[in-house]
Amino acid sequence: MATSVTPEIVSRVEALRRSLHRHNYRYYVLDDPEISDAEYDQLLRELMALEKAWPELASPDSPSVRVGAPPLSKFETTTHTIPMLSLDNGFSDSEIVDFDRRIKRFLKLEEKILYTAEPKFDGLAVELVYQEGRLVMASTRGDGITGEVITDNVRTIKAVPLILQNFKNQHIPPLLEVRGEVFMGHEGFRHLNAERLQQDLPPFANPRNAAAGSLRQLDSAITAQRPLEIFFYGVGRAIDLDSISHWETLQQLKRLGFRINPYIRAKIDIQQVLSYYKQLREKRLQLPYEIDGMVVKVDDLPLQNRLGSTSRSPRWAIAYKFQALQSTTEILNIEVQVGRTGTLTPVACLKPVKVSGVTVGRATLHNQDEIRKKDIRIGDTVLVQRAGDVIPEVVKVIETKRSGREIVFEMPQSCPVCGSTVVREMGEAATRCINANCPAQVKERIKHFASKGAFDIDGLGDKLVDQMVDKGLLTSYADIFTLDQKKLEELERMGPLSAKNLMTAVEQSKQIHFSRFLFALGIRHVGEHVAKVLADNFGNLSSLSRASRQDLEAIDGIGPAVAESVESFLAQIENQKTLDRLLNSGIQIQQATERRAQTLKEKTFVLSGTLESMTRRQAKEVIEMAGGRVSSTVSRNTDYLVAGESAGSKLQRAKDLGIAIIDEEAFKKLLG
Ligand code: 5U1
Repeated sequence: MATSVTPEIVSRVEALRRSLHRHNYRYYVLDDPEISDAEYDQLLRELMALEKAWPELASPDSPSVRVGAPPLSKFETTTHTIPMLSLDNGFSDSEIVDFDRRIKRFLKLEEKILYTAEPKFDGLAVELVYQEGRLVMASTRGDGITGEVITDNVRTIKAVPLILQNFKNQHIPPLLEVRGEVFMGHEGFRHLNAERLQQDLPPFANPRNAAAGSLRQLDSAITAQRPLEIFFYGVGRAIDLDSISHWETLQQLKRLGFRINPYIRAKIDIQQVLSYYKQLREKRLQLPYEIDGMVVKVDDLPLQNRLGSTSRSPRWAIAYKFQALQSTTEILNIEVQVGRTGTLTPVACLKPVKVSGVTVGRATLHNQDEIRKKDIRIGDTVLVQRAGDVIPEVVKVIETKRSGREIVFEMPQSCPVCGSTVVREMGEAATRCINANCPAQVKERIKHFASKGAFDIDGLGDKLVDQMVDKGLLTSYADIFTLDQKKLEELERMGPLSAKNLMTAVEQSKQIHFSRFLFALGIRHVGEHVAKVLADNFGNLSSLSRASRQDLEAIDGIGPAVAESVESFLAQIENQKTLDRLLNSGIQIQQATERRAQTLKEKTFVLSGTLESMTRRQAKEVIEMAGGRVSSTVSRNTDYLVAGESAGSKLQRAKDLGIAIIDEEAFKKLLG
């Protein structure tokens, strides 16, 4: 049993919380972290251990609540003190010019009105209430008058401040209702759907649905696992937040710890609004999250007050929407792709169509249930959409265009690649080819093994893997480490130089962290997150191999399906042989426990140029594992610039600032 709490423990807990809140603020709001992810994790772990040993120290403001609270049986509702109105929409320049004219007429003003123009995020509007600088309630917009209370869920979003900061002496208002949009970025969405597919759960149709589904979980521990993000853009009721313009309000929010979008333009006239719209429309496709338009707001708050609202929307704001990234086209055929774990995915072959400037020829149909639900048939005219760089999808069938000649699609009874039997297990959405040697599965397993989050083998791309499997050079990922350069040179589009480069990349990939190694193996249900949990808990392969299903299930975040899959993967003789071959080919697995030796604690590195013995990603990993951090820009806070081959302007800047410059040899020595 733990001893009673001492003043030292209380002050350590308080110091850890203060420090974690500050680091969160630097990371999410200022985009300027001072410590590495590994160091942050270590502080958080220390705090969680203390809170576990002394539960009486628990606090709803603790940074540890990001992992979730006990599940609810239903959501309570709340009435917004100031209604969360919706926005009027405009779809053309002339509608925006009309909006400006209306405002001038209403205000009886001749002179120019100044606006702010902000990205409009495609997520869910929320309101957060802070009392005396502490988050006390969060709710959904709901119907604008009444929303659902989702405080526990919102607390798990890392960019949400639980305690307000008084950066630059910003006064902390005793009451503040702040509004923003919760969303999921493209990267997080892709990851989540990949994990869901691995767990045989239906993928979310788009990032917005994924964000909505994640935010409306009764069990906030599930929300905590979802990569939700937030930007704040306005206030409801506030006491002592005294600004006279919307832009100044946003700056105040930023100083209090709220994440504000960097693409907001302030104090621009209506012509500048129109030209910024065009820039933002271009920018949209490169952003790591979905935006569906621009919100234009009168900047001056007294003018906003004079303008007031209609029952539906404020008169001082309008959403200038982007054209939907949707088009109609025809489904020429439905093909079936076989994935790494044997899952059969139906893919629509489309009559090529431009969707906002990009030609789309294929769209995923996910699975048989999805096809049935949307009643998609070969020959149908359909609405397709793409969102940023997410795989295009079929939104719906245009039923009025049906001729009656459309063909209903049925999943094949045998694998379209190897002809083996396919099965659909009870309660699963996916149909699966059960032949582990199916060439399609072999190819996908090797591609996964070589991919960025796994062995990250530069140059071993999809086309090359297909060719190498077809030519019999690769039958398993273990063959990658016994490749013959001469045989590689004979492949199509491969000369001596590319073959040599590939051999070097393979050699470089042999140093790998345990969690990436586990992820690379392609064990069913083991995505990047689960691999990290397993690596953190077992540290090395031999401990993991000795773990029983019960040992695995006892770990937080590991359910029965993962435990069963890991145990059966490691028990199969075929897999054990592959693992032996990998380990005998010189692969060095950095054990999870090695991560915690903090030899580079609080040291900031900048990498410049190419290193010979490791990729940039590997260099970053080893630095972070040793407690250091990597920054992309040289500043006075930089401790070392690592200068590789052809180091450029960063090297010059480091010289100008008198920063220590080390070459690759010295860097390796420093790493020990
Ligand atoms: N960026 C941004 N999105 N958005 C949505 N600002 C913003 N403002 C809104 C809404 C509904 O409403 C206020 C203008 C009331």
